Amino acid sequence: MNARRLNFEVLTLFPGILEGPLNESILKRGREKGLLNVTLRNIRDYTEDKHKTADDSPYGGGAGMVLKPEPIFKAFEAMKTEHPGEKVLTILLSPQGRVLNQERAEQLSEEQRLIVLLCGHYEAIDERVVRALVDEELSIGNYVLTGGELAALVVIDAATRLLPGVLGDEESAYRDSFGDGLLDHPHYTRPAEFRGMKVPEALLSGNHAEIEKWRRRESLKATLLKRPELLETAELTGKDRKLLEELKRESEA
Ligand code: 4GY
Repeated sequence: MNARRLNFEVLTLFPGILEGPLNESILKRGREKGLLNVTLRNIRDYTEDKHKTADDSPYGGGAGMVLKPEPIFKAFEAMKTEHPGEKVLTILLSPQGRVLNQERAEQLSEEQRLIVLLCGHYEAIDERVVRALVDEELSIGNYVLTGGELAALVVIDAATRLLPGVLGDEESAYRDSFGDGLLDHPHYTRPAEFRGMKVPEALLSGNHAEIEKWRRRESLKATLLKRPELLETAELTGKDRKLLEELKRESEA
């Protein structure tokens, strides 16, 4: 038996941003089932002055505040002390990192080490933290957030849903968009006709082969129409390529 379990430790000034989402739906269930473990550590608890100062103005001047190194180092060291001998992977959520994709999410879902997610806030984090403590910078996209907390949630969520046993159906996480680099096919549920809009006949047929064929074709069609650049790196069979040529001809006609 090798039950997979993901261990995250989030270092943040605002643990409250993460609490709600971690206590709802699939993340909540994953935690209850013992498949996901998330500890929130408040950096402010490691300040030592009476005002609990965690940030300060930047050397050299300019707008915005910079997170001070000391409380972050203290929080990190406390985490290490509580996990003696444990290997850790420390990730800083930052727009300067490599952009998260499904492949990196899959790798993280298989990570054996304790994953420390370091969340900056305000304008920046003191560079000495990055140099001394951070193994990897990771971005969730090319835009700037008020802090790394929402990005940390995205990382936890994307990795957790790939853990066996977290979703109801073992396969469904991989069948979804990007498992093979294609977009998902359309989905329907009851009723078979809603306000004059019908569910495609193939899905009502009960013929498994026909259903799979329809879904593959619709995945290819959605990708061709909405995200054609994904076709360059998708895993395509010879049959897929033939179908794609057919779909292109159809769209030209
Ligand atoms: N984009 N992907 C992101 C972000 C906020 C100041 C450093 C992103 O991951 N994180 O925008 N983070 C900043 C706020 C300190 C992180």
